[in-house]
Amino acid sequence: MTVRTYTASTEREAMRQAMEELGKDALILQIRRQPEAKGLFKMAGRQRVELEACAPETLAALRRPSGGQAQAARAYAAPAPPAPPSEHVRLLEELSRKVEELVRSNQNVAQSLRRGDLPEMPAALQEAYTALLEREVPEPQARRLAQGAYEALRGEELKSPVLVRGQIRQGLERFLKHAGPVTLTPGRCRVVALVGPTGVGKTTTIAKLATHFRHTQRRRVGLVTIDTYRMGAKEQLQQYADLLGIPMRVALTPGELKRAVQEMSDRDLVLVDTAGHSQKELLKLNEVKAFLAAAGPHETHLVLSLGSHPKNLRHVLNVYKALQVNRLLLTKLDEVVAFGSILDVAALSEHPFSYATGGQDVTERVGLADPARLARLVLGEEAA
Ligand SMILES: Nc1nc2c(ncn2[C@@H]2O[C@H](COP(=O)(O)OP(=O)(O)OP(=O)(O)O)[C@@H](O)[C@H]2O)c(=O)[nH]1
Ligand SMILES: [Mg+2]
Repeated sequence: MTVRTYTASTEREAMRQAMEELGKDALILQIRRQPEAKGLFKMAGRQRVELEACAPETLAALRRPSGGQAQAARAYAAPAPPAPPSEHVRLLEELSRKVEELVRSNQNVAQSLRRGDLPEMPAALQEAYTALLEREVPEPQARRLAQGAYEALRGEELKSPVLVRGQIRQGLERFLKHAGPVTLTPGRCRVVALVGPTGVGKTTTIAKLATHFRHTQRRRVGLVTIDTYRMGAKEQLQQYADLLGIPMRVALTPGELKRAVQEMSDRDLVLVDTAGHSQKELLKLNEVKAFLAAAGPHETHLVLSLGSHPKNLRHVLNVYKALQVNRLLLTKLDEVVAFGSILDVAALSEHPFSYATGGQDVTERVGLADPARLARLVLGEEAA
């Protein structure tokens, strides 16, 4: 470590000396003035300035972690206690800490600037953006939506909360993809499977869909379950089938599932219920995969409980990539107060949404997850 001391009668002169030797980026560590001279010296205006400085590389070397590790390794090889840090080292460490703090605070400022990177963000836009964040829309999405509105509107328009909201709604609707409802063609059997983690509401939603297609659309519906793990799983589905007066089959192997689906080919719709798995039983996903490969469903909906933490939703989306999912079905809307995580899901998956439902009552309607409805939910204009 090269810390140099320069002595001169003025600070300027001491600095000039330091810069001459260490370069113009020399780091000034300390400036000391000698106690005021008494008597003659004072009269003569003489003063001594001591300036301590080091080259900028010295600080960089101090901050390099490998240097620290190497020092630690040396300390281990030679167990003698290290000499107490000199005043210079202490100063350098303090300086280094300050630099870290400065970098951190600059990062924060940069982040805030990025958030507000709309030049002179008008109040209506600022309010809409803040409202999105409050509804748990992920920040990058909120920024993107606000930016979109800013670009679409001009001048006075940007002062209108109604116009700003309208643009944000349009941005949301463009971003959210919809698969449409399960569409049935007379004379053709449509096979639809629901997959997803345990307890998200697969069986409940199957019962809701079966009720809708049986009663509202007057279609011939059949149910098959491959859930033989959970106690009471097939009884739960059988109960719903009995209530609706429709057939229900249990398949223990992929071959059985294939046969069950074939035997129900006279139905307009066959709904396949699957076993959910906790995150610790992911291996069992391969079993579900084998079942689905044998049945060849036309649609496989990944059921996501919106009541889950966004982190869990992300994990589930990732894990279920292993299955041939092609739709996203949202449940437990009734447990949620802010629907921003819908955008998180939409950003992470290329699949369109199918239905969005909330409630334990199987006779209640399964709402379509069309972009207009999802946008209303995200904007807090529709209660689940
Ligand atoms: N609040 C609320 N509860 C729901 C909803 N859907 C299902 N449930 C409840 O969540 C629990 C689990 O529902 P199931 O339909 O059995 O879930 P599952 O995905 O089939 O679960 P596994 O078969 O164990 O994988 C039950 O108590 C349901 O009543 C919903 O939309 N809102
Ligand atoms: Mg179930």
